[in-house]
Amino acid sequence: MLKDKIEKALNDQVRIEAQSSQIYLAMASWAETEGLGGTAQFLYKHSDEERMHMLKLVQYVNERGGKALIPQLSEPARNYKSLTNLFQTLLDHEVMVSGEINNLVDICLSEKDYTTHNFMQWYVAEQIEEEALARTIMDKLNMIGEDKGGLYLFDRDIENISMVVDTSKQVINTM
Ligand code: OFO
Repeated sequence: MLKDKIEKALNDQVRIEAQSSQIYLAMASWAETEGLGGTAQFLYKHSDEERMHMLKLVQYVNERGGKALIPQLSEPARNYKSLTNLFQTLLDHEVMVSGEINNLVDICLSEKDYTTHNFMQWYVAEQIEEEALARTIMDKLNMIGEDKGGLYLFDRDIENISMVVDTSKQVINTM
């Protein structure tokens, strides 16, 4: 049985993951209407992944005898000034999510809930990967600047960007 404090913290995380999925869906839609098809596909996939993060939490809470709550979400931003602006927003959002996951891990330790602590380790590893990916993308965009040809190639190639995290936790960019 989950302690109330843990159940509440997990439900807060359900809301964060759902909101992340919604934000990335709105980003994908913006990119698609701006003719950035590769970026749109990348973001649609990212949105689906966040929904999967949410579902994992929902099912964990219910399996452990709690009750997962499906929250109301706020409308995400509709427009972005540029691709750089969009991906900086994404990176900032992921850094915020990592902070929330770390807080949840802290609560697990202070409540001595080692099962949930163990469950949360998947999210800790996932955040390392997501932050590294967002930083790699920002580095590329900063290098490209306003160059139209560079942005065209970026949009073409981003669909295939992926990160491999090796056992020593070094992240290798495969774009
Ligand atoms: Fe990218 O946030 Fe989920 O965990």
